Amino acid sequence: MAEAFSLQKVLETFRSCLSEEKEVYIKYYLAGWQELVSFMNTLGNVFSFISKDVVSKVQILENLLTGENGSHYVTVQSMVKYELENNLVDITKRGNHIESGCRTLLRLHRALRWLELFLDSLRTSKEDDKTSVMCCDAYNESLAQHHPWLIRKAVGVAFCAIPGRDTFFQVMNAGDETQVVALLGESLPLISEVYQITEDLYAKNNLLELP
Ligand code: 1Q0
Repeated sequence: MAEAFSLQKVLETFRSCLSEEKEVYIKYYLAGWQELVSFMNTLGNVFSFISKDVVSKVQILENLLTGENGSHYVTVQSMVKYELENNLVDITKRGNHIESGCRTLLRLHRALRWLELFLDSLRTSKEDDKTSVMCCDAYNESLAQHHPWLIRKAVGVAFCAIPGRDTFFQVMNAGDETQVVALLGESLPLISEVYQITEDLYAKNNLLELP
């Protein structure tokens, strides 16, 4: 039987993400996303346009990591250095490098902010709180700012199909509500740290608006 999604596994991948020097390992970053995709796939077809996009971005980065220049793609830090030094990034408008590692990872990075906000509101939510509202608030505060109107509309439709709070707690597969809340409390600082390190690196190199 295929192993079920569990929040614990996501937590472990994000824990493995940081090296001692606080560099972000792309391999584990992608593994974290793969876990999240398998979670999304259990939610139904409405979400497939979202998970397809994540899968294709994970694939682009995986190809870079396993390709001939893979040694430069071990960490986000080494990727940024390598791609910038070798002019492999479209900085202001789309050109020859529409699938650079830097711009591809930036999309996942923005989505990680959504995840952080959403999981935090789930963690602090009360029984009657609506997951669709939490999802939407988190989206408006993060990803929505980077999405055109049409995508925002489609995402709005997907939010209507989001399962309720109880189901979320169940699929996380980490025990009863108290245990899930505790595990979320443990996971979130890890996710935030990975997010913040990437954010600072991108900001320092003026990469936050890559087309
Ligand atoms: C649980 C329900 C998921 C709700 C997802 C929220 C926001 C999703 C918005 C995604 C829109 C995707 C459509 C494609 C957009 C692309 O145009 C865009 C830009 O790429 P590009 O190449 O055109 O410049 N792509 C993105 O912005 C990337 C979007 C990634 C979305 C990632 C959604 C994160 C989902 C996480 C899994 C659910 C986790 C719930 C809790 C799990 C418990 C640990």
